[in-house]
Amino acid sequence: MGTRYSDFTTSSKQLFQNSEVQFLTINVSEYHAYKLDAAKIVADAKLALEALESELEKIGYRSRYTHEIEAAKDAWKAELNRLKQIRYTGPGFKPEVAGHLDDVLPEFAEALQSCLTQTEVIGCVNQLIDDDAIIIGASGSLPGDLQRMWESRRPNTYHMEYGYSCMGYEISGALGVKMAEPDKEVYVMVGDGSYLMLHSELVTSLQEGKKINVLLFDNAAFGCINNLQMENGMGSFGTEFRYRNPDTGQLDGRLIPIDFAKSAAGYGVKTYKVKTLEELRTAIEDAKKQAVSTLIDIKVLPKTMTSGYESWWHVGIAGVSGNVKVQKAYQNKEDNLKKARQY
Ligand SMILES: Cc1ncc(C[n+]2csc(CCOP(=O)(O)OP(=O)(O)O)c2C)c(N)n1
Repeated sequence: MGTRYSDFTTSSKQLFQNSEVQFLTINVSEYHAYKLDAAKIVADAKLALEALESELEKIGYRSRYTHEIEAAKDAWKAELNRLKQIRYTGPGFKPEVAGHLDDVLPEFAEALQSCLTQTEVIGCVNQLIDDDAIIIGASGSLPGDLQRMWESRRPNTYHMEYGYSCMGYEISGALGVKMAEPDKEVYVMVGDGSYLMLHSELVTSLQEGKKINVLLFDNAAFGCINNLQMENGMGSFGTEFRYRNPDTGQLDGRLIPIDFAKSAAGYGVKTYKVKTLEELRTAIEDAKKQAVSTLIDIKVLPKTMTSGYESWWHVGIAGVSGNVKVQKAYQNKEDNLKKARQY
């Protein structure tokens, strides 16, 4: 219902392997309803369900599912609890996503002066903000993590830009949401890369007296792109926030620690710098009391976002390369593409 069968939902059309499976789609958009050769119902979801229900009742339909859905939900609940409790344990800690960054995590921990993991921070924020508060996200590793981990408690409290996952959408999007819902607290979750690309509407939020709360996840990296580089054989390139190294001529120098709280404070935003869960709790509670926009500069370790589970994503990989790892990644892509469902 309402799905666009996007690359996230279908693992680039490779997830649904059972050829016996057929799709029945309810969507207001004919274009999306037609995907995966679904039997399409172009309609409002609620009206379509009511109509289907009465037809099914007429023929005395009984689903053959008994406890499967409940069991799957329980298994995911257990996984969520695990994610919320992942703590960095120092050198030797093995992150679940691809990387060489696991070798250099102690260096990041030192530069960021923090050992927070992204999944424990998301769990904590989910618990602390008001039930009717609205969260906004768009790019980086956060939308994937939020799709998996975020538990909305009220309708219309989850605003993600999954269309193009456009970096820079977050802060301006949050201002728009605040204009539409002035009585609700609005929280934008954004990576340091996307924040650096575009955050100027933070100043507009002050100008217009529209309070937004920025939860800035600073992992000193274009984290999700680094994951893609590592998974696809090319190695880390320009995705760790490091100085150019005069010895190598490459961007492999020392990490660049940025005090985002200080920079936003210069605009007149109420800011907090957070390196522990305790500091995060205090900052969120205090931010609720503020009348002006706030920014919580949360230092999190790279590679501590959720991992890919069994999913696959179709990204372009060079078909000709002297690098054996890239050649392998290309072959893997070709193999996966063969499994993708044709329609
Ligand atoms: C305008 C735009 N340019 C480039 C991209 C490709 N892209 C997606 S995420 C990303 C890096 C995001 O880094 P950051 O905001 O720090 O988030 P993290 O992955 O570390 O969570 C890039 C370059 C994009 N989605 N939008």
